[in-house]
Amino acid sequence: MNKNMTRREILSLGAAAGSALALSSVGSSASAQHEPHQGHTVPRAGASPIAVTNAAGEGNRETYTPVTVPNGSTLPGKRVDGAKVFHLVAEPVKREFAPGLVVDCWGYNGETPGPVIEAVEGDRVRIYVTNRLPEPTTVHWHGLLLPNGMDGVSGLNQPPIPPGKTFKYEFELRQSGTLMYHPHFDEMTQMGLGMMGMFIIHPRQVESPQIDRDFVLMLSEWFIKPGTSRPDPSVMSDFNILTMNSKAFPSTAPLVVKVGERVRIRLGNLGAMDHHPIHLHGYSFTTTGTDGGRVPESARWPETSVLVPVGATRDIEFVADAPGDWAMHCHMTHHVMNQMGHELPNLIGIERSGLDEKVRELLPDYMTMGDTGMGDMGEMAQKMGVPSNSIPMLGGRGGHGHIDMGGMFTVLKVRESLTDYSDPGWYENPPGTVAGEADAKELRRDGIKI
Ligand SMILES: [Cu+2]
Repeated sequence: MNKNMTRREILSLGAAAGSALALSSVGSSASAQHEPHQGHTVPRAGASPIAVTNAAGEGNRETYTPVTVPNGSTLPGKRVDGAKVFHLVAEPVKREFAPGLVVDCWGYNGETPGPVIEAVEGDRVRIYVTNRLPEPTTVHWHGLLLPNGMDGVSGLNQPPIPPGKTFKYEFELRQSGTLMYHPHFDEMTQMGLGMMGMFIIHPRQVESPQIDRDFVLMLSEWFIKPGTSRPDPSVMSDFNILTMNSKAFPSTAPLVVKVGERVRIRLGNLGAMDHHPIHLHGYSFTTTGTDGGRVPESARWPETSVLVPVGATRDIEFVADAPGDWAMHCHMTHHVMNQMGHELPNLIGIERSGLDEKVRELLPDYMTMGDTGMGDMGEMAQKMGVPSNSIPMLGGRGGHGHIDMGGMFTVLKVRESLTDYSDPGWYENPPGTVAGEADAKELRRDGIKI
């Protein structure tokens, strides 16, 4: 037996016959359109019977698992004369980052980040790019190994694409992995307004161990002055909106996974300035790939946070063996909040008696906030009202009350049983397994004096 098999793969061997039967029914429509990869259409033992296909109806669990894009999509493609043809349209895009904040961005095909381009190693791709922006643009294929004239740097590799024109890029995919695309013309403005996307190339050989859930998340940072809707691309350090696939929590869609599934999360960072240490609760994972390729097994080590530098991707993998609602977020504390001002007076610990009354003589609605910390401000801000089109301190509701984080925060939802991958709601913790107030008897028993 292969010593690299995971515990769950060994367990699932017994169920292989049943799974293969389920696969042949859910996978049939997808495999009809899928160009077979010679010699690699063996049924997958243990694959989940829940169907996942991409926008082109391609991919099936016999060759690869199509990616899942929370709050996003994959770009539909079609086969013409042996090439896979895609059409990207660079254009202005309106995006609701979270309830209360609609942003005037630039992106592709009505989205920011642009739709994920998904293909297979060995594919020849022909990608048309139409420019509907008010200024020229190009597309650079970040990390792809391609002919020099296809690399997309304006002036160096090609002339820029003028507004209204359509350019053609064509090359063969010589590698697999998690790659990206973005403009290389007026980079600060175009990327600062949201022009970026992921480019996923599945390996031609069936992966071992195989992946059951394959998520794609683009990390971005923005400066959007409260009350405005246009990100300011000239800001260099005080970013106030941090997003995953251009959504801030609580609008980030959860990553839904069944117990026992092997999960990959592909993280990309095309923000302007900040690296993001993405931390996953409840699990230990390994980084298995970068935009440079697959990390050899001998070079991997276990981690709970992975730093995703600007201009790079990281793939992390783990087997989802612990059910529950697990936080996954950037560990920089300023990156899990929304547009709260960063130039506030520090009021923590001040003596406020009599202060409110005095100030109210001048400002009748005045109330001191922040003297005991800022954890309650999210709930309070919702009641008190905030500037229009802004989300200062917006948090979300969880299974146990208010979650005071926002920004680059999402939830991995792992469940024992699922019939599909829609949001299963909040986890019902087994009785007696949730932290709560200690009772007097317990305190006495353990000699804790309070
Ligand atoms: Cu961060």
